[in-house]
Amino acid sequence: MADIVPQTMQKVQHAVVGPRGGDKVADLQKEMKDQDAKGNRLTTDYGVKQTNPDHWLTVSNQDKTGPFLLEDPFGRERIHRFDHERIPERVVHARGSGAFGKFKVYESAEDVTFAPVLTDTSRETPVFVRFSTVLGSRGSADTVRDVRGFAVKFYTEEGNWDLVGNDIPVFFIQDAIKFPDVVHAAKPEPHNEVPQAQSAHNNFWDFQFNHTEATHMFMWAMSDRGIPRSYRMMQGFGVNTFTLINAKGERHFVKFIFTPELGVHSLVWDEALKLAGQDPDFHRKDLWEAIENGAFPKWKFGIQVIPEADENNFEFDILDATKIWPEDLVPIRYIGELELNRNPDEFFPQTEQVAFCTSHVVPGIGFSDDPLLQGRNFSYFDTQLSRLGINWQELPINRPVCPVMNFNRDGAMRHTITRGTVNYWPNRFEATKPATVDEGGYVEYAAKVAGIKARTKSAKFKEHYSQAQLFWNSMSQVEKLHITNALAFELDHCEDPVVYERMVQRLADIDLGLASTMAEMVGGEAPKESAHPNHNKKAPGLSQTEYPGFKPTIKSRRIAILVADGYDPAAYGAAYAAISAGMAIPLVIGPKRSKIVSAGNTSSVTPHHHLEGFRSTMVDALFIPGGVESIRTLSTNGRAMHWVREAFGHLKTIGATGEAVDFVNKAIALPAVNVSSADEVTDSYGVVTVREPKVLSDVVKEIFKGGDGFMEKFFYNVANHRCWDRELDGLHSQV
Ligand code: HDD
Repeated sequence: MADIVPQTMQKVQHAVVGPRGGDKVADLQKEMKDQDAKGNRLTTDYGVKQTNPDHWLTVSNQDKTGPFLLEDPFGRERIHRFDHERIPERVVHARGSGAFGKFKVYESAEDVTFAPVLTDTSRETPVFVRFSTVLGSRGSADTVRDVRGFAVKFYTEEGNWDLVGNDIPVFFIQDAIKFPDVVHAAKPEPHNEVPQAQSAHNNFWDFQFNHTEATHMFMWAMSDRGIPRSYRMMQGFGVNTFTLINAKGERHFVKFIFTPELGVHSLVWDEALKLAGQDPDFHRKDLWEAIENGAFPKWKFGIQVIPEADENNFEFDILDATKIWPEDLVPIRYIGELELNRNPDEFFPQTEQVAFCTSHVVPGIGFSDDPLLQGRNFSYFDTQLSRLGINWQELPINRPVCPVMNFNRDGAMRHTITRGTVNYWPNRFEATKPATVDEGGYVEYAAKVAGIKARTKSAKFKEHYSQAQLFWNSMSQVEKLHITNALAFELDHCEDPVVYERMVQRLADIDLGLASTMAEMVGGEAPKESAHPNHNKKAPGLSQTEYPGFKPTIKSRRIAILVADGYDPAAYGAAYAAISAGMAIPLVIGPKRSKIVSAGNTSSVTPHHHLEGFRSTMVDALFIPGGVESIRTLSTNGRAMHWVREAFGHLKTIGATGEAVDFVNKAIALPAVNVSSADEVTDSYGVVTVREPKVLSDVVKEIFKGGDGFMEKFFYNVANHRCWDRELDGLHSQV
């Protein structure tokens, strides 16, 4: 067997984004220069070729280094340019990464909208999507507990539509005027700028107590949704209530939802904590590698629609962003698909300079009076001014693919050169004139408005606990455990008793049991009764472990294969082939990253990483082939032992064959894992073992058929993400 090329390094051809709707990538190519092309010569920004970019001009000779000349335009240009490389980072969502892709509807939504992006099933709309964390600075870690941003720029033929959402369907506040407060309270504290990218501190939880409306959202943030396994495995929600207008002029309220093909999955907390140090770019790299490997992430795109006439038929106000529209009341209608298939060419001009505005919608889509959305519609354009300047929409990544023509002029860094003698409207030529409706002009929906001017909202906005209870009640047992642990971690980081004791009381508004557990864990008095007793109702679609509608898959999962010299080549080869055939990523890990030779010297492999450099936290599952020598080496290697124990503790699937079974048993030391008879495959708490490995030879063709073979059981567990029973039975913490 030949040496194996690390699969994660393999490049696939960039997929071309669909030709319709104007190809955004082709549009960007006009701006691209190829730094790697042979024959390039270094020049200054004003085009003069440079001969010696390593030395500033001085008055020096062989014996003496003399004065440094300010005269040197080359030297000055380098330093000037460098001094001004940074622009302000986003005030929230500073840390993020993005990718290009395409959006397609497969079922027309023409009954509710005339927007072609949602009705024309022959169209492929190019998109750029940026995922982010909210609280941390640009250089903070990816895996912290936080909400994730999910911002989509649709480059439609009718102009840009920006859907700026999150991976959580509700928000902390109801009114945009509170945004500076919630962000100030959540970001590092003002006196010492601590902590970075964390909600685990006094001010965050002080805010939560003082804003009862935040109760629903903080439960989501404390759930596993706050620590996604991958950007590719999160839902995306537009959160706010928008409107759709159809050709008959009827208006519907709408929420937008993206649901990932790979399922909604999270890290476990201990893993997230470790990854923040071991691989702070974990999510960024995961997205990048998946796209480079051709495992294009996909989401189903759905809408929840409420006819205008039904606006007041719900217990909650449908314009309140702290409320979901439960799926049993308003089902999601999946009508399209989003695919990401191309990585950016350069981070700064694309991912950093991309700028979204909730106020940017296209004909057929409108706003509602959601008071959070209305404030957002002001804020985003405004923030782009301080981040990028007034001509930010001319930047290649932000400019639409359809024609742009108007009388806006000048401003810093104006790029467009508009020819013509007039720059006002109306004018004597009328060459550039307003569009008619038939030509696709945007017309605001003629909504009837009546009321009194006051700083108030509808009465339903005042109810703050019902959906927090609904969310809690809908969690699986293991999810409830995770929320409890997350709250206990966060409140333990609050030193001020006023903060954690009051929060314990607040939790009684959700669930008395949760409040008493927290009182015990973090301090405070256990409430005896609740002013808002739990209504015990549940709703579908809230639990991610029970989220319906996707098939468990091993696709794009990272599976480590642990080997040392003397490994069993048959088991290794079959497992590697089966993992690749299942479109997962085999990562070979050895005690060293130089050649490792199989038993009998029949083949060899150069591992992708060694045990110290790479950690079990970075993979989804572990397979260890037998081989007397290999297992002898691994069982005496503390780091290898730690790999197995840590993977077990993080509820990951572990597969072992031949001599590796004893190694795994030694590492985990749980009787349930033992197997005795030769070719009996045992699956005990997601630890899949067989002593006689020859059954592996047939596995490749069996992968997708199910069955009782070793690989089927191993993949079944990997596809189910984690072995929750291990946690429920308390086994994971014993190793
Ligand atoms: Fe916001 C950025 C999502 C409420 C003001 N927000 C920003 C980004 C996302 C969201 C994903 C990053 C966009 C990117 O990648 O460039 N924000 C949300 C969601 C909200 C929300 C889902 C609730 C429904 N935001 C919200 C409010 C305000 C803002 C109420 C202000 C009144 N958000 C901003 C901002 C940011 C931003 C300050 C910072 C950078 C940017 O806009 O471009 O304007």
